[in-house]
Amino acid sequence: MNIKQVILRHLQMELKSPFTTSFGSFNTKEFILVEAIDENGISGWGECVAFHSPWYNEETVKTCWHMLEDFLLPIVFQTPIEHPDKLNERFSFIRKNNMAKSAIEGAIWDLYAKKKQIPLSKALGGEKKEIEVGISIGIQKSVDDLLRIVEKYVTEGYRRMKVKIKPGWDVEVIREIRKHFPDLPLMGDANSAYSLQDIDRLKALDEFNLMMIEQPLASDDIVDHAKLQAQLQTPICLDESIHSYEDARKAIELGSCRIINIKIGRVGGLTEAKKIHDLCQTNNIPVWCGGMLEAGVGRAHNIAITTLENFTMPGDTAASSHYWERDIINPEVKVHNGIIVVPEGPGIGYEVDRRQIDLYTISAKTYKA
Ligand code: OSB
Ligand code: MG
Repeated sequence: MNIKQVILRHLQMELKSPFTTSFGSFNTKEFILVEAIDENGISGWGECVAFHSPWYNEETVKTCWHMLEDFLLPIVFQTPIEHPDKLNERFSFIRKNNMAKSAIEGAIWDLYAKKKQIPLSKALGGEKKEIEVGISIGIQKSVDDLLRIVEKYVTEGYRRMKVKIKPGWDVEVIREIRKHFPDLPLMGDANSAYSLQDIDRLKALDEFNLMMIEQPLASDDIVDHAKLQAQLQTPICLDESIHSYEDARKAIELGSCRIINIKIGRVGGLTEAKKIHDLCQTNNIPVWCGGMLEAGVGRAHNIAITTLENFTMPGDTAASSHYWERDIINPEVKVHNGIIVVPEGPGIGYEVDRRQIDLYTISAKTYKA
């Protein structure tokens, strides 16, 4: 593949309802959309999952734009790309900045699959025709509000509920949910809101038969998570702590988790995501695909990776309409009874809606080889 041109667009989209985690709340999503164009004028699309501010990880829209413009795109333009799984190595002399790397890598994977006239899922080695999904519910104003929302998504058929937890919004909240939904596949995500000093509070969650607790401790920790896992019955799932195959290998070896949430952007792209998937499969660690409140392009990439075999647990890839009045792809991602039918068209399998993209674009810049 010869990448001749890349267009970076800075988009801003309003979320239908604010999303609140243990870090705070946001209503709008800003992100970079990457369009990579080859010598035949075929476009591949990638979405950068970094947020406007560095609360989830250290990357932001601006740091990613800088990395793409000044480092990653020049490397992409340098020489033809044999296969998208070679980019990981080409980018490896640049430390971290995984979300920036993943955004351009994802666009080139889409382009590759489009040129081959195969679905991205197939290009990645995925075979599922349908995937099961769950939904992630932010912290609410009251437990009654939360119960109403859980009820709504149960009725819609989502396969598992994830609720955000933090000290003071945890044991009692989960107890209430369990009282009303005794058999619901349920989990909590703490986004690092706890430390080992909270061990009694975390142990108290063991009585509720949660599928897992996601990232209870610090985002840069795998040692304390191992200590915690040894004392918890509930499986720990790591999100923020896993940036690479090597991180996953070490966490598994230490016993820091029994499940891993794979986010393509967090681990630096689809190639690394696949490697982590394979490692986890060998070690009997189930994985599922996390979400970063993606618009349609990122959502489509999540669907594609979830078709790999060891994505055995429902991910956070909810329907487009859960987040957006109008998504940037056609058709938008639809969920029926907790199932997404994997698209069969080439590449990401959804048409990008250029008119809609233009409406959401704050600024754009074209880079040429
Ligand atoms: O921790 O998984 C997380 C959203 C933004 C940043 C981090 C997380 C989340 C979610 C929602 O839980 C996932 C989604 O619906 O896309
Ligand atoms: Mg999480």
